[in-house]
This record gives sequence, structure tokens and C-alpha cells, in this order.
Amino acid sequence: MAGSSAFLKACRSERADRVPVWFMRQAGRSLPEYRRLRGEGSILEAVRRPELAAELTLQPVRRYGVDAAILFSDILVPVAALGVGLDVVPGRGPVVHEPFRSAADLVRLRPLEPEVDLPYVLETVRILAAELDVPLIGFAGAPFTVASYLVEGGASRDYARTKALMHDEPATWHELAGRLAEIALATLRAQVAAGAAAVQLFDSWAGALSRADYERFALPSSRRVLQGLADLGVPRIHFGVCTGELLDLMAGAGAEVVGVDWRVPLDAARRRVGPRPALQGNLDPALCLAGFDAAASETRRILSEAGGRPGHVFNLGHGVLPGTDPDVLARLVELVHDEGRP
Ligand code: 1CP
Repeated sequence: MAGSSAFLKACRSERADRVPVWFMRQAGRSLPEYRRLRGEGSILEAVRRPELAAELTLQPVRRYGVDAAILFSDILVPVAALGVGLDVVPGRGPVVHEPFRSAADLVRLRPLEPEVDLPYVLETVRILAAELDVPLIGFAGAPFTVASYLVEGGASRDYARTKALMHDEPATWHELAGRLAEIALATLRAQVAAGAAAVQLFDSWAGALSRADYERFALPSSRRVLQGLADLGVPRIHFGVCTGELLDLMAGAGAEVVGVDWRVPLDAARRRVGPRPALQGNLDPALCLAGFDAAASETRRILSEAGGRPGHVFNLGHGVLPGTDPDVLARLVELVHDEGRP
């Protein structure tokens, strides 16, 4: 499978027989079979059950015919396993009970030992590697994005406390980001050893930073994670939202693939990143709620902006929105496979 997968070829900017497609946050949310199986309770509980987590990973692969699976887990699972005091509350999202505010909080982030701290995640990966006939994407949160939850205490609009920490106590910030880089790196290396065929580093909220702050406070630790994976030989995907002004910097961090949200057309993104990295994206997830015809015409525009050049992984510009009709996603997969010219 591995060598012939359209997804892995596109990640390496090699010509494949079709444009591969998968959807960020393809598990859950809109799938009725997910809601039936998942039950109530925190996602952190579901992730601790490998048979369940594997099945939730497989559901969208069966339903949509996508070219890659993404592990059912969360970017906050590793820091939760270290006991930082974090819940992911259904309907609300992550909550950190005592947010990180000073150098004294750093002791709460000891080094991660994946086989000891996250055995259930690695068991899920092993089950999936044996069952899947498409590549499994492992993932981790980038230091800036994970730090934003630890410092803000949950989701944020302005990242004010995170930015204040960077500028008021840069040494503390760099130590925090460095520890989170080691945690992400250990997580991803263990996922690959257990059978993940590609990895994605989610720096979802990096677009909140100016170029100068991104270069100084976020890029070095993300680069450390991506470059620390180089010897494994698996494709690395580097993703964020609202990152149009950062794409060239992200492209220099070491990944084979750079994610692009819907705000920048792929031909413009290509000019910003240069010839090397493959691009992943970039349908606005909201358009999937507008109905198939609207989503289809945008999809055709995106395929044409990709320009029939190898190195395009079709995806949404961010995750599937709750309320998306699964049939729209299934039909988009068919459309990309039928009409995409890699
Ligand atoms: O309990 C639940 O079921 C609630 C919803 C949920 C789910 C299904 C959360 C809480 N996480 C997840 C799974 C998840 N998270 C996956 C698995 C694969 C899949 O769904 O297909 C992945 C890849 C993630 C990654 C993730 N978690 C990101 C990066 C991607 C992105 O959307 O930008 C982020 C930022 C999170 C944090 C998080 N976890 C959960 C929520 C609701 C959030 C976002 C909160 C916020 O807006 O800040």
C-alpha cells in the first residue's frame, strides 16, 4: 500500500493516478454512526479505549472513501496524560483548571514517555495500521497552539495572555515551547513507530501572530518538531488557519506539505511557498453547508487553481463543521477523484 498510495505520492509531490482527498476532523461531528457509538463523556475517555478509537477512525474512511485516515485523538491528549489538570468538556471544548502563568508552572510538564503515558493511543495506532488499506495520519499540536490552551485556560479569541507571556517573560515562554516541542516530537515518533504513515502538526491558531512574533516565538519550536522527524522518512504536514501571511515561513520549517485555509487561493499560496512543498486544502468548510452544488463549484475552482501539478492533497481549509451533511462530503470525494488531474 504505502508506496502506491495517492496520498503519500501527493505529499511527496510525485504524480499519482488521482488527486487524494481527506477531511480534517472527518471523524465525529456530522456522522450519525459516530454519535451512536461515541456516547456521552469527554473525548479523553473515548481516546483511552483503543477498540473504540480505532472504530471511530475507520467510520469516515468507510463512509467517504477518503484516501487517508486520521487517528481519533486530540492535540491535548499528551499534556492531559502528563496530569496538567485538563478536561475536554462536551459542547464546550478544552478547559485547563489552573492555567500556566509563570515559570513555576513549567514543572507540570515533565518529559513524555509515550509507551508509559499514552499506551492506549499507540495500541489504537497498531490496530489501525493492521486494518486500514489507506495510510494513517498521526498528529500532534504544535507548541504555540497547545501553549495557548495551557496559558489561556481554554479556547481564546485574542490570545492576549499567551502574547503577554511571550513578551513579558520570553525565557519562560521559550522553555514552555521547548518542553511542548519535545512532547510533540515524542508523541509523533511513537505514533510512526506504531504504524502511522504520515504526520500532521496542527498549529491551528498560529495565524493570530504577526510575522515577527511567529518567527521569534512559534517557528523555532515547530521547526524543532518537524526536523526531529526527518530521519523517519514519513511525510510531514504543517497546518494552521489564517496563515496566509506566514505561509513562506511555515514552508521553511521542514514539512513536505503545507496546509492552506480558504482565504488564499492555491495558485497564490504556491507563489508564496515556492516550488517545493505540496499544498493541502482548501475548501471553506462552511460551503459544505451551502449544499452540494455550491461546494462542487468551489471544489472545481480549487482543482483548477492547483493547476494539474503534482503535490496537491485536497482537503477543507479547516475542520468539518458540525451539521455538515455526510452525503455532501461523500460526493465531494467522488468529484475530486473523477475530475482532479494530478
Ligand atoms: O468530545 C467531543 O467529541 C468533542 C469534539 C472533539 C473531537 C471529535 C474534540 C474536542 N476533539 C476531537 C477530536 C480531534 N481533535 C481530532 C480527531 C480526528 C477527527 O475528528 O477527525 C483531531 C485531529 C483534533 C485536533 C484538534 N483538537 C485541534 C486541531 C485541529 C483544529 O480543528 O484546528 C484543536 C485546536 C483541538 C482542540 C479541541 N478539542 C476539542 C475541541 C472542540 C477543540 C477546539 C476548541 C477551540 O475552538 O479552541
